[in-house]
Amino acid sequence: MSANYTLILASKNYSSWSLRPWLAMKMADIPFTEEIIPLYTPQTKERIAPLSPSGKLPVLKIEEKGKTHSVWDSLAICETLAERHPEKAFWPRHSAQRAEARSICAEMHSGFPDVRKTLPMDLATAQATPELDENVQVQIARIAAMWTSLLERFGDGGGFLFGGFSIADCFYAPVVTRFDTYAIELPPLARAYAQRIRALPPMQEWTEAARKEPKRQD
Ligand SMILES: N[C@@H](CCC(=O)N[C@@H](CS)C(=O)NCC(=O)O)C(=O)O
Repeated sequence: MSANYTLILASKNYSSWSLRPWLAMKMADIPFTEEIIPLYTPQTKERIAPLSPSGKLPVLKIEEKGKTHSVWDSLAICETLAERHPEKAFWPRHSAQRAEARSICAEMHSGFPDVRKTLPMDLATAQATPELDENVQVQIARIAAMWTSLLERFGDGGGFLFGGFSIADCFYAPVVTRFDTYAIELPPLARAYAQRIRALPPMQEWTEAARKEPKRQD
């Protein structure tokens, strides 16, 4: 489908939500222009407001046949890309696996609140492991068990959660960076998976850019 895409992102160092569709588009080799609106500045909200009805980023602008429309929310953007580019296998081809992939993405999208709060994304700066209360420990254990189970069942087909790279990996890539930033220990298969994600050329590119961004001033 021929269209011009512009992906509007928040700061690469802090925005886990922005990383998801960016990584999906990079890994699928879909050309796009990117714009970044830094978080935590006095202008952040007023710059996002005209672009995103929810006041949040990421937003994907789609220009085609002389018209432009937007999609906001990382999950909606990934679903839209999958619909528009069926040849790219954004989701696993097998329907039961696709259902499971959608379930774990939804689980990430609406869950793990204590992981988000205790281990906020701060990609460029290694930090000491904070105190992990019981809720955080349970949520980390759930993610590690999820990755391990998926990799045991499908990993041989390419090393990603459903074998080949999919939207599911995009949704857990920010978790990989959080675990790395705060030195969270993982069981062997999950640890190897995290290393594989970090080594992806687009992840290196994102990390490099995150390191160059101005840091949040409290
Ligand atoms: N559920 C949304 C969440 C997006 C979100 O919370 N974005 C943050 C950046 S990480 C944002 O735009 N914050 C700006 C603000 O709240 O002013 C998604 O998946 O895209």
